[in-house]
Amino acid sequence: MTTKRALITGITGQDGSYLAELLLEKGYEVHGIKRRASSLNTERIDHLYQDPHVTNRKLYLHYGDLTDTSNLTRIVQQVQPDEVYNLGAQSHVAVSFESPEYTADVDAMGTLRLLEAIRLLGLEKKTRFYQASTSELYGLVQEIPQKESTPFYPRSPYGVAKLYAYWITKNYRESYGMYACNGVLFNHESPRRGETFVTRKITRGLANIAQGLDKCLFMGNLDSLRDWGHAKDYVRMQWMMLQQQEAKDYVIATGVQYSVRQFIEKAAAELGITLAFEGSGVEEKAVVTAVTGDKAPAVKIGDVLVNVDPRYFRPAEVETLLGDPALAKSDLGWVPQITLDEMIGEMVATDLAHAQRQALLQSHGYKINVSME
Ligand code: NDP
Ligand code: GDR
Repeated sequence: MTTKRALITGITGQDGSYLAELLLEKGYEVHGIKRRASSLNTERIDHLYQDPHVTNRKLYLHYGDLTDTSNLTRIVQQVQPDEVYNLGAQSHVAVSFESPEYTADVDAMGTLRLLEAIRLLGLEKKTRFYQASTSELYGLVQEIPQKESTPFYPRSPYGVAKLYAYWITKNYRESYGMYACNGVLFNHESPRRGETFVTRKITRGLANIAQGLDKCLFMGNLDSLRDWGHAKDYVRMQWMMLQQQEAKDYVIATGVQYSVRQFIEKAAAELGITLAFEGSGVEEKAVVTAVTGDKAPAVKIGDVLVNVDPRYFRPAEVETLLGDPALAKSDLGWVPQITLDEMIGEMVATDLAHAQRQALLQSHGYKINVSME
């Protein structure tokens, strides 16, 4: 059997790194697009790195950018991929309000550029295309829970850009008979989640506080409700979606939702800290009522670990998201395997181990920089 070749945009991101692992395990030759940056940005895939001088390599990285048509076309031509996973994006919702035009260029036009590259190179019957769609398309939700047929109402420049990408993917499927599909994925997290997304900000922030590296977490909307799954479960579904007879769009979610406040409580509990939330709105704060075990030696009863900072409020908020993954289950047999509590346990343990190393360095006189956003 010939080796399948996959091209992943966004391979240096959370999902890209897990997907690359999965495809390598399955025997694929994996090609990834990485952006040029002034410092190294391949931390999440460094463990997969293969020396370019060895023969029969399975992982190849190409410099590129979703804003650069000729670069994308050249890479697609060179790789001749069987499968393209378009995971690359300016993926931060809050940042999209600050850089709306760039977000549209990368997230919307970047998707078109890739689809056009496949089509113009005559690969539309060979190359299967996965588009990283998002529950942010539902925005101001029109139906609870959200499923494949729920109407869209995006609430951010990110959501609007991803709406274009959703429809252009569907349009290329219908117009040119391409195997192109959208995975409408709800929030998914892991120890590799970017540090400025809410879950990782919480697990990393609380671990730092537990070890005395920081004092307090400043958060935005604590009432937001999200349907959080584990990235490992979700990349498995991305691959499954490209292995079917027919291309189809699927909602990928757990079907359970929690608030940001509840996530904070669960993460704190992993560290042996019990919190009580007091006050409301911008006055709300979380106070320590008990500390058990030895994971949080720097925390005392009465400490305020969380304050609200309106700087993190968004111009328009997506208050509630809850997905219905029934179609993915019935068509493909996909069900998430990692629970929220297991995931939080894994994230806290990883961030705590890092904070403990940092605290050790600090105790030996090294200066530690704990940047938060
Ligand atoms: P990350 O933010 O972790 O990764 C984004 C990736 O895109 C990084 O590799 C980044 O490169 C790359 N990228 C950013 N800008 C460009 C550009 N101009 N050209 C090429 N590559 C670029 O996101 P996730 O892994 O969490 O998400 C993967 C995809 O799934 C994204 O499209 C996201 O919008 C979407 N999505 C994510 C969900 C989630 O909960 N995680 C849910 C639904 C959809 P660099 O490392 O250099 O920054
Ligand atoms: P989201 O994820 O916007 O859903 O997009 P994020 O983790 O950034 O926010 C989730 C919710 O938490 C609230 N929130 C905060 N968010 C951040 N980042 N920082 C805070 O301090 C904070 N306080 C409260 C937010 O307002 C929001 O309601 C993610 C991204 O991965 C997208 O790319 C993806 O498409 C969607 O998930 C599904």
